[in-house]
Amino acid sequence: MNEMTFAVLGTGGIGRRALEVSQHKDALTPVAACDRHGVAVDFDGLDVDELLAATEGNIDNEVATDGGTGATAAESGVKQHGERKGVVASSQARPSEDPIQEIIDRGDGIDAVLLALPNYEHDFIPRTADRFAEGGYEGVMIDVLKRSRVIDMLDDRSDQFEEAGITFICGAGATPGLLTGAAALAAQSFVEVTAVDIWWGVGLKSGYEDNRGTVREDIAHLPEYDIETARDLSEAEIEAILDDHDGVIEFEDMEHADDVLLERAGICDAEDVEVGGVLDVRNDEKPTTTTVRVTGRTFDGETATNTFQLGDETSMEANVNGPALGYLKAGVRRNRAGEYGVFGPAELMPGF
Ligand code: IKT
Repeated sequence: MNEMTFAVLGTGGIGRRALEVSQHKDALTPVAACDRHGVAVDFDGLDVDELLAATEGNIDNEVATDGGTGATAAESGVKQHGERKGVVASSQARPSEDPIQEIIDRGDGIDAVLLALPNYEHDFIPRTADRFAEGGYEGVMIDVLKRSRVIDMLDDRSDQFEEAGITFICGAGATPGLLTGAAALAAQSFVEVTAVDIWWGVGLKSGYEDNRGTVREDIAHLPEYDIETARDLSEAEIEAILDDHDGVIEFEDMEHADDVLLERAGICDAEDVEVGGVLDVRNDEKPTTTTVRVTGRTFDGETATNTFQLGDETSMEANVNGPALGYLKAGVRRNRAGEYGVFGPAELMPGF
């Protein structure tokens, strides 16, 4: 009964690391993985080492131009140089015209689906969720999306998820995700929360090469860019932006779903939440300590700030994928208890 199975949609940076981290989680078995060209399914459990070796070996850092997704070849598993890339390189996988449909069709044996799909159009994840609901999937769906506006699109589908028996957990990576949950805990000392300040630091421990999709998404947060213009940047243009910043980019006042997720959990107003941080693409050390500050008023009239920090040695990969799988486990417990609809990371305590 405690055993849980999951599928991962996307075998780029997040998908691969999620598979890797899952090997360290109790009672959690990856049974399916897909990207845009293929699918691997094994209800006895995927051979993660083989799949990782095969997909890792397929990293090709050219940006996919098809579909305008802006995803890296590695993340999208796009076909290049006449060869199939991504998951299809694994001996467990086979090509598919519609890999997502294949996962939906086998949904009976899958407790949770992790959507590890980077950089697509804003409504890509909501539309993918629609397909699962319409296809009769009953289980958990979980994403690590970041943009505030996508949460509303998922909330609009709450009734549909409830009818279908889907427990959808949104924004369950690092920020939003772990840091949103930490803010919700830190808020408990207060009767009124006046400010939540999330300040992250990321050094690309696994290297820029492996994180091009993330870097592109981050560039979209700079004032001069948006999702569309960042998607259209060539690799050379991205390199030039990074050079202009000496590899260290600071972000302020980012559109991050921590704000709406804290508001929907009743913690504070969305406008009182600020998210920013520093990304160093050339150094594996964090340029600043990831910190959450929650300021509020206590019942007995004091004003104070509760602070939560991540260890500087923890990588972004650890801080995204550990929580994502922890929230996934929490979601499966909710789903098995008959709780359906949309949940954010401030409403759940992740499982270990
Ligand atoms: C973002 O996606 O907007 C920023 C991301 C920051 C992740 C925070 C991780 C915190 C930590 O590991 O200390 C990422 C840089 N894209």
